[in-house]
Amino acid sequence: MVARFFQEPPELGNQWDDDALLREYLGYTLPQHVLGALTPELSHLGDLGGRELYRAQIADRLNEPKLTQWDAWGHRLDHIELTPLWKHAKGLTAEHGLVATAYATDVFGPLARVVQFAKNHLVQASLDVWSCPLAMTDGAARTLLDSGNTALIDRAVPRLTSRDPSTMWTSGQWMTERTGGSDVSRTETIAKKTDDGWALEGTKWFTSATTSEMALTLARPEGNAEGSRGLALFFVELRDAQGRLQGIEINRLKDKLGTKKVPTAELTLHNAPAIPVAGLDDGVRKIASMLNVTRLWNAMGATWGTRRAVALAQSYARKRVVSGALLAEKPLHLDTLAEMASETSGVFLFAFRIAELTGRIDARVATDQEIEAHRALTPIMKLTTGKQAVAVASETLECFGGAGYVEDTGLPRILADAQVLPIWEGTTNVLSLDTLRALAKPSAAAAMFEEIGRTAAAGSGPALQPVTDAIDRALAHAQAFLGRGDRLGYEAGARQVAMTLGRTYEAALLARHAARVEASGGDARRAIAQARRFARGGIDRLLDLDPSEAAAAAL
Ligand code: UCC
Repeated sequence: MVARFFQEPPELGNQWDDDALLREYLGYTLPQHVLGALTPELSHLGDLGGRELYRAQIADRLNEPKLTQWDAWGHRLDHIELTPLWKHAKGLTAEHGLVATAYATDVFGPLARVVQFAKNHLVQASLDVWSCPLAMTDGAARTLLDSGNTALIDRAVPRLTSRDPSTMWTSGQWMTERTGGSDVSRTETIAKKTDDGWALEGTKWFTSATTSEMALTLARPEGNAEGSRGLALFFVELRDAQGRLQGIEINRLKDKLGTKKVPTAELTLHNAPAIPVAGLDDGVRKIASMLNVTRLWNAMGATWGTRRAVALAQSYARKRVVSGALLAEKPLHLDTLAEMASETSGVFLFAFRIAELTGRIDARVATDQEIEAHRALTPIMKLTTGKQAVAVASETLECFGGAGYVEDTGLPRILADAQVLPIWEGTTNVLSLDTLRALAKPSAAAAMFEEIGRTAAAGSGPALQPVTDAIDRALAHAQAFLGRGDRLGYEAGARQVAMTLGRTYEAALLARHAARVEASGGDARRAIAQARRFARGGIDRLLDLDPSEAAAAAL
């Protein structure tokens, strides 16, 4: 008997037309004339993301960046050849202002970041984590602007935000050394005073996207104290006028689980010329603007990663027949998809709300309360959405059965790429501790609770009452936890309370979204169902265990 059956693969359509949540959200967030003027571009990007770029991504699957260290005659080259899609992405970035739009506050005011990320949302899932250099480029532009160093601002910011691919720069962010990625206080790189300025000596252990034109990095000026206060923030231009690396050697590219197209390298710095960005100490505090921008990009990576995963699973459910019916007609499969879609919507609304706050801070219209809420919610956003991205990606592979485990479907890459989101830019535990540090300031804690409470109040209504009740209970529980006095229990519960706050905020955002869709005369059934499901699924992650139980259970 000859086998005649071949399964139709999943398909993507125009990602603007297909993304009801994005259209609903922009519908009530942007003024109508702004959305009207942007729609042709968003539709064009949605078409690219779902068709041409997605096809190119699948076709380019096996390509990886290549490092050539030497030429035939023994000269050091250290040339990294990027993959074709990454080269193409640079032009697309400049043309559509994927970084630059954030700085177009003269056009979009405080909504510039919402517009920026709406554009990115439509294409980045098809661009092989090209978002990594863009995150750092955006973070570097923000950090330099915040530094007030006019010489460096004039030199770099117009290039970092250029809309011309021939002049556009990308930036690296070199923080991690062999001594630690989480604890950077033991950074070993030394900054030496030279006749012309400063030069760096050391090793950088993870440098993402090492083809950038510049980088921001940390080093200890000779004679400075140990610890993170003795570190300074430096600006490095990688190449001289002839295009040769200046005092930088690329030792090797990392062999990673995912983000295969990102050329992540180990570097040796030997007399690398560098310029202090803002004085000669307190480098960690001075690079914090960059961390907050890249953490927003990280959550956005979860946004477009989960959206892509669910879109593929939904398409497949409409094509795959199991036991006499389409998966899309099977109650249990629908239940699984509903879970994935609700998580995905929560991720989207969290990341875009932080983009709104970031835009208000950038445009200098944010209140003190908004600034404090943003500080506390940024690590919570990053850690919550990173974990959700992995869970949704993993479930997506399962929706495809064995095909989800086979590389040339392009599906395993989604999980491998999602797995970086809880790791880089601060692991879940590091960000949980950062959350506690931010909330230790009473006004920051008050601002955050007020932001969550106000959001929940805007999402009330009879159908949403169970959501409101779950939020009230979880907030009271989190508040009681934050008031506890024992240091060990406080630290052991850091992740549980951060995750509770993150999921509670997402429930509030989902409820408010449903109320806004309803108020604008739209069909709110999907939004209400997702909010109710999300709240039912458990937003309170606090276990109230004694820390000695963790110690007993752990090892
Ligand atoms: O992974 C990397 C590149 C990957 C590519 C990125 C692409 C992402 C987008 C993807 C799209 C799909 S680069 C490596 C990333 N590394 C990290 O994120 C480091 C993780 N570790 C931490 O975040 C730690 O919490 C540290 C390093 C910040 C802790 O260091 P210290 O030395 O203990 O620092 P302190 O004492 O906590 O903070 C020093 C100062 C304090 O201010 P002052 O001096 O005024 O008291 C803090 O309040 O810095 C301030 N500070 C902050 N301020 C610290 N963190 C922040 C913050 N997040 N916001 C504001």
